[in-house]
Amino acid sequence: MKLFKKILIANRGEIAIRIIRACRELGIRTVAVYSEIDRETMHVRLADEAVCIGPASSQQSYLHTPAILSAAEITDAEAIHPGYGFLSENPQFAEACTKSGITFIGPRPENIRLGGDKAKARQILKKKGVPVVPGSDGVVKDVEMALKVSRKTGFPVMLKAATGGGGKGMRIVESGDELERAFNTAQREALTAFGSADLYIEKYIPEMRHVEVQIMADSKGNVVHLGERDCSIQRRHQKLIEESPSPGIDAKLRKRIGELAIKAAKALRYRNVGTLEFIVDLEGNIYFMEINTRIQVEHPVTEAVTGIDLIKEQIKLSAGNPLEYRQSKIRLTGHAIECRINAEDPVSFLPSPGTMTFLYLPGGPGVRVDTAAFCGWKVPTNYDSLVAKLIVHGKDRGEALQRMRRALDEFVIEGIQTTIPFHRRVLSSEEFQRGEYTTRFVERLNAGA
Ligand code: MV4
Repeated sequence: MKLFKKILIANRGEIAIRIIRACRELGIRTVAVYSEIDRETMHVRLADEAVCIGPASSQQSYLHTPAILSAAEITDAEAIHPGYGFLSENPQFAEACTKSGITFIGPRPENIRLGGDKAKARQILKKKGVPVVPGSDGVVKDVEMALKVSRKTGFPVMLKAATGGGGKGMRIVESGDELERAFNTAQREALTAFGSADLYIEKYIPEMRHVEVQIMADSKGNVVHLGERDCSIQRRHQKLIEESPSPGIDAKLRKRIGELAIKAAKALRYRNVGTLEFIVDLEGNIYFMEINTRIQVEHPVTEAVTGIDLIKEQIKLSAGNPLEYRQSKIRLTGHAIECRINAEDPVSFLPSPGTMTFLYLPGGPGVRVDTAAFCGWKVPTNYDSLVAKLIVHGKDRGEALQRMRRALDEFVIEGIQTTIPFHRRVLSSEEFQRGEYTTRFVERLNAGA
């Protein structure tokens, strides 16, 4: 098999370590990059080599393309794995790698660009026969057009930033009277956050499940899917818990959503590993929402139920190898759940920086912890607050739930506050145990607390 001799990892924390692990198993040497504040961290220690790329601020280190490309050049790395966040969805970065003769581990720059243009992705896939939420055909230019589209769609509608994410530039509009104000504020917010004021419109779906499908595609255009993940447990557009399979989907819907994901990936001539996000409403209608062109935080739940190492597959596909799997060879076994453990107050979700003075990780059958944490680590405030991912796998959802409760009870982190108590509350809730939750779950849980 064609493979790289050395890969540079343009990231930090647990995902950098996850990528180092995949490289080790493939016999590939690794280069870590780090900011000055990350000098004494585990991804630096676990890589074969490490290069300091700048000060603590992301802008001057993990987002600084020239520093990262220089680090790849001086260490003779043939490829760069961007992980998630940082430069992972920056098409210019992918192009800059290629120009420097370095393989970007991920999809084609055109795929990344379309992933960042949600209005266009929606428009293209609608034309190709993939169902999208009723709404505008691409960007709505002004308030008059927005009013026309909204009346046709029917209120309430949702204004969304075309190049956005994370809920910024998003507005629910209940009636025509509110539209002008909402349109203007959403435009301003989008411009400030993303540098583009472009908005598009979707019918607002008040109760739904966020279900996403993992896919893999090779350079010949073969595409397989690896089942779905339910990511409906979110707070302020941050995912907190993910599981696979989705408890809200039956065999028939599962088959349909998988086929739609493959149809979308083929229509976009997608390459490498990616995720198609869908809305599933209470009647079981499926609508395409977005495409994510990176490896995602929650990829381990898919790895657990498929037994496939997604990072290794990304690397092998980027080196030009064909898909090793046919759809009929992909079998989903048991049930997996992931809890994201953040350095945050478990009630207010405000950041809780500090030094980890004690750490005990859960283990035993069916338990996986992806983390870069260690006792004595000073959790920096410069980056996101994820400190560990706790993933459990069981023969069915019941066993996975018991295992997650058991593992959360074993987990000990001292010195900082974490979201472990929040996860305990979710796992003991009837609604979560029944698996009947929707995207409104967290607000209802917090209202009852
Ligand atoms: C929606 C929606 C209702 N209708 N789109 C999109 C980005 C994601 N972060 C939130 N998004 C939503 N898009 C339409 N047409 C409701 C949400 C939403 C949501 C989605 C998934 C999980 C939690 C959520 C919480 C609030 C709103």
